Amino acid sequence: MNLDQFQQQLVAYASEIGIDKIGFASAEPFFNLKHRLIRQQQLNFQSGFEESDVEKRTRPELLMEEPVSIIAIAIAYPSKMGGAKQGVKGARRGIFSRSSWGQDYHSALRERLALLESFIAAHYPDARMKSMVDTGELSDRAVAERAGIGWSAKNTNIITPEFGSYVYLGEMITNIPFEYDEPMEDQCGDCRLCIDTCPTGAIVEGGQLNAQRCISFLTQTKGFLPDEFRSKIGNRIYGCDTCQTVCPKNKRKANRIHPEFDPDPEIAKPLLEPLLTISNREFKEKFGHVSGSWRGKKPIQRNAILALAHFKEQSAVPTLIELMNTDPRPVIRGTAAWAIGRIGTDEGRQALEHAQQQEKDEEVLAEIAKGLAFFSAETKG
Ligand code: B12
Repeated sequence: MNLDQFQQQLVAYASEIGIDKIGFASAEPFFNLKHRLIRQQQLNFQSGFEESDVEKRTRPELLMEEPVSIIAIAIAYPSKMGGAKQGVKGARRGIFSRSSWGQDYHSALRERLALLESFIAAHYPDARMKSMVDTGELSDRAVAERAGIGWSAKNTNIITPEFGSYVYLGEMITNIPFEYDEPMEDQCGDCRLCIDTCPTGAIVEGGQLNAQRCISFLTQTKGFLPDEFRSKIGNRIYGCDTCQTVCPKNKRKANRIHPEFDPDPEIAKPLLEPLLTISNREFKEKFGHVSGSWRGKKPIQRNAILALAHFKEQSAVPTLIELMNTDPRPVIRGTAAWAIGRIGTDEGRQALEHAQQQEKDEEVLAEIAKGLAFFSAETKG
């Protein structure tokens, strides 16, 4: 069998094992990306979650000896949730972004890439291969763009004509001279809905994101959320989909293809209040399998507190007071104090005044002061 025929067989096999798109690209250095990454670093527009070594990110030969091609894969994930309960007064709900519904995509893509590796090795015993998903050095998007999986959109996502931007990406560097695919034409045109709708103005210009302002990033930080963003995260407890949900290319892309990514509504859209007191064990049992739990429970709890403040959920005040008075983590005590002020009950005010006398941590004291300031603002107003 010649290489052309094998490549066709590989494409057919990929489809059999649930890979929705596959493309082939050269393993030449990513020069354009290199300049972009340096610029992003200079501007402090990076999240800090990406590999910091720009050389490793843009030169596949530093990751595997004598690379020739890169196989890019994409797997679609759902954008619609069946059977979700609406949050109501007294039982408010938070939301995980769609990329964190169902089984963690890292394992789902890695399993498929491992199957591809075995398939290739069976035909080419001398093949060298190195696979990665998200946590690898390469930019998964730059690879996908080069391999014709989709175009690099204004919201910085890779958009495929078939599944919109609701696709996970992964890749494999190989030493096999596969025939390369052509990159796809940009199809964003004059549209700028993502830029104009982003709640924090994080999309600076088409294709450029200031990750430090992106709500997805902010929901994943562990410290105090800067004041400016507290009322902007709404009920998002992990990730943000706004630049995707407004995108016309995502219309009618329900992508209910892989049952493993079907969300359990009680997990993808959980009740907020029980999250405030969830034990480490319960958190692991309930949320451990979703990608959105990778930063542990603290950021999710902090965001749940902010979401309850967003709803001005008075029934949560006793639990928030308990957290403010007893939680060992300053970020949780302080955020609870701020939320109590924002919700604005008499009980909350008294508790804040009391806590002001007891609290020793400077940052928490500052949050208590902000919480109390909500009441004076109200009196003045
Ligand atoms: Co993220 N994330 N992420 N993420 N993230 C990844 C990008 C990835 C690929 C993970 C995966 O599936 N393996 C997917 C993207 C899938 C797709 O594009 N279809 C992903 C997802 C799903 C998300 C979210 C949708 C999750 C959510 O909350 N719902 C959001 C989307 C927010 C957004 O980007 N609009 C999200 C958020 C984030 C934060 C935490 C904010 C950061 C920063 C995101 C960003 O840079 N836009 C983040 C990171 C760090 C990553 C990670 C680990 C690295 C991305 C990175 O290096 N960014 C990747 C996994 C990986 O690649 N290893 C996942 C730096 C920028 C500069 O590079 O976006 O990778 P890039 O590449 C593009 C640009 O550089 C652009 O083209 C490249 C290809 O499209 N470009 C341009 C290059 N040169 C130039 C020059 C010009 C002039 C222009 C205009 C553009």
